[in-house]
Amino acid sequence: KANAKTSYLKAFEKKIALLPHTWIVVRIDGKGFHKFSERHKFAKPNDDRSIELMNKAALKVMQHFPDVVLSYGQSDEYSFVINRYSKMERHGNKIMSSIVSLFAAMYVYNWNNVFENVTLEYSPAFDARVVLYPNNSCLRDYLSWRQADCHINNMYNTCFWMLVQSGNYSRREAEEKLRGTVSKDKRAILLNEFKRDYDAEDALYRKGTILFRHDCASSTTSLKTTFNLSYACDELKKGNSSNEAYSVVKEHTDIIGDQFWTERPWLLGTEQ
Ligand code: DGT
Ligand code: MG
Ligand code: MG
Ligand code: MG
Ligand code: MG
Repeated sequence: KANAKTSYLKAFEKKIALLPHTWIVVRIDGKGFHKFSERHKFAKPNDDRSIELMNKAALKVMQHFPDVVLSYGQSDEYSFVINRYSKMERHGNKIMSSIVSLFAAMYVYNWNNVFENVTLEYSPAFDARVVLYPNNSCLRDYLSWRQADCHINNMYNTCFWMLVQSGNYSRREAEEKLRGTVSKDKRAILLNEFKRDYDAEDALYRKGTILFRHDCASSTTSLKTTFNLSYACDELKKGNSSNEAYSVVKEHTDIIGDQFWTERPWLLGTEQ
């Protein structure tokens, strides 16, 4: 009920209105995961359980928010890309906080299923930010940047831990050996000292995880436009969550080059 004494307070709540027709990206990142990963004895350099848990939480976000067309995850971070023509209320704080809280909740909810007999010692937290990209080219540059980050870090970490775990280097010695090296040098160390071909390492680690919508346009005739995800949203409300329009595919592939995008034109759509 409206109360004259308190009704003015509503005016202090400012909605961060997100510009229409821009790509909305929400990136979440584990807070202090350096410590969190040590405390829970994550395998180095990559822990399959940690990746699986992140991916499970991200899938839940995509199931809950049908307007997320694609997500990209690596290390302790995930980026959620929302359809630029989404009819979702473009209220930045609300979108960002809903996504990050669901993600964190699912991370904890699924902990025991994935980490089995490892006790969750304390609650993890995730930060979040919302970023707008005005065109497809910027969005692709953003995703390329995150995947390049994954590549750089993974190559360094793979080398570092190989030197420490299999090469009898101390952490300090390994750090010194790798200081100033470029990609080519690290490949050479892996190949010459450990007979390991970097490109043969698991793509899950080298490329990160891409979750994206199935081609709903070609599989569901009632979907006339590739971007009619509000249809998927209606199906969701009806409880028909098994609808193909809404199914999510998981890949560990290159998203920097053109191929991924030209083979899946429904993801970016055509600029209007
Ligand atoms: P932040 O994000 O500023 O609160 O601080 P951190 O510590 O989360 O730093 P960030 O996000 O730059 O780096 C992620 C940390 O998480 C990094 O120390 C490595 C750790 N981490 C992520 N995935 C794995 C994994 O699979 N295995 C291990 N051992 N560590 C991981
Ligand atoms: Mg950080
Ligand atoms: Mg972090
Ligand atoms: Mg991080
Ligand atoms: Mg409420």
